[in-house]
Amino acid sequence: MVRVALYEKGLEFDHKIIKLCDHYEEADNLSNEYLKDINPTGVVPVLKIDDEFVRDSAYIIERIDSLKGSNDIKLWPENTLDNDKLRKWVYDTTITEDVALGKTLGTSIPLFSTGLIETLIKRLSLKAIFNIVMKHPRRERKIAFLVMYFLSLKNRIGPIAYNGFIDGLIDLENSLPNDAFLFNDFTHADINLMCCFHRLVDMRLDSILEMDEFPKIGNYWSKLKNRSSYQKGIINFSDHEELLSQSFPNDFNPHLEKLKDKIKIKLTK
Ligand SMILES: N[C@@H](CCC(=O)N[C@@H](CS)C(=O)NCC(=O)O)C(=O)O
Repeated sequence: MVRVALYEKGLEFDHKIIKLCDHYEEADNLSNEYLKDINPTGVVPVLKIDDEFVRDSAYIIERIDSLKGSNDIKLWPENTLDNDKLRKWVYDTTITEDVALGKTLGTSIPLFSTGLIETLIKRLSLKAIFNIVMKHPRRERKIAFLVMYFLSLKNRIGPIAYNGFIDGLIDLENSLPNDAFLFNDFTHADINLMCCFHRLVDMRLDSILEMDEFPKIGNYWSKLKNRSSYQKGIINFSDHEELLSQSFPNDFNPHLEKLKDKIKIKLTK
């Protein structure tokens, strides 16, 4: 999301990809230096603006929007009467700290990723899991990682998110204007939705966006994919296709058909 925002604004940046604890033995996000100086909550992204470490994607993007880049675009339009609505869409389309998992689009999509995260976690050594238990600042995450390591959450956790995900999509379909972005001009909310939808591609769930039940969403997704920031900020950084094919053999995600059935039932009621 942050990379897309930087490209949308036309701002130059350096980047450093760090090793996260769910993937690598040596977890950069749990190092003493990272937790002390960069982000005490142990998550990415973090953007350093001048000498300040700015944290949390929703806030980082607001800060980015206040900077002047080479493109004349406001991700938070100044003249909008819709700022409260825009803020709600932004918070509902990312992992927002005090929102329970599975309640919004932003918090439900990560739950469909359990197949991927579990594949990664199970490859770690016992020592790496011990390190997560000792050092991860987020209690709910370390419990989830521990359960995935010794047992399995893969097929159990997705259903928690079915209703939040489907209600979020229906709300979006009803809120989208014809052939335009969510608030007509491209805004912060469109960045978040672009990333949510790309995550569905990773999870082999993106055919939901092409369902007949969601004509506006299908058209909107095509428009998002046509932004150069989608290519530059997301596609050009994709480096995990092999891992995804291992996590979803034959491109099969067990939640796909269940979600499609539920959508059809809900919309014919
Ligand atoms: N609300 C935060 C959520 C950040 C977040 O959960 N990041 C994930 C990657 S998408 C992470 O750092 N995971 C590593 C971990 O939990 O150990 C934001 O939007 O910046």
